[in-house]
Amino acid sequence: MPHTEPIYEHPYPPAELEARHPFRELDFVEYPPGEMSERAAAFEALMSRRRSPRLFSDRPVPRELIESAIRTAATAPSGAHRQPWRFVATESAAVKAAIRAAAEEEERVNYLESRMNDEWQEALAPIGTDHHKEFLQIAPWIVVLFEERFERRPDGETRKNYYVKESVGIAAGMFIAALHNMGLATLTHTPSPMVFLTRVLGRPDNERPFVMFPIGYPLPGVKVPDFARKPLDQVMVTVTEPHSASLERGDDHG
Ligand code: IYR
Repeated sequence: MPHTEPIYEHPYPPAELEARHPFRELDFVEYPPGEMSERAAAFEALMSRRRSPRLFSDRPVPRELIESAIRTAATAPSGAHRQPWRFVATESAAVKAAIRAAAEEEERVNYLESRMNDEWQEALAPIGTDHHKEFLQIAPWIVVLFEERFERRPDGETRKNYYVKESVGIAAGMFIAALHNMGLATLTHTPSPMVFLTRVLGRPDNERPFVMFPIGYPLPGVKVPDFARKPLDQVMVTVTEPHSASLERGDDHG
């Protein structure tokens, strides 16, 4: 039987909306079912090999690749389409040295002066991180992803952004996937606190550092913790009927 599509009671966009704001037809590519499965399996296999190395080569990486990864990440959905992200990229030895020095200073306090409590340090024990962050100087590129807490318009007015952390978090994931897909490695790094990045990179007060990405080729032979990922049955739950408690409260909508 050929599939018949549903008829919507509330079509989108309503004519009044389209009269005031431009719309265009979605450019959606559909694949035959067999090809969908193949693509799914290939992407899953590709992504399952992604890891976060802690030693990078100093081999140069062309700027074009970094630009492509940033363009890809910037396709992320965002609250009210505000695109509240700024990717601050550097391959400058002086800038990377300054970032390393400031990051190591903060981490020295975390690790050696116990700003991270025992529980946190125990959680990190299998990874074996410490306050040395040489990779920040050695990796050919550092990209710091800033969240734009609000927008500063050319006239000086400010405009609120929405779901900033969610939006920037999604963009970060897409950035990591884009880098991995092109054959580059990155380490999701959040030296804490990160405010020094605002200063070292000279960013305005409406931006806040979200995560830092040293990017490059992994150092040949680098080791990573022998971690396993949670199997599907530990990360996926299927729900087949509304939970009774929510039915009683009548909050099973929206
Ligand atoms: N910011 C510190 C500590 C750290 C915290 C977590 I959670 C990690 O997964 C890894 C490190 C550091 O970068 O060393």
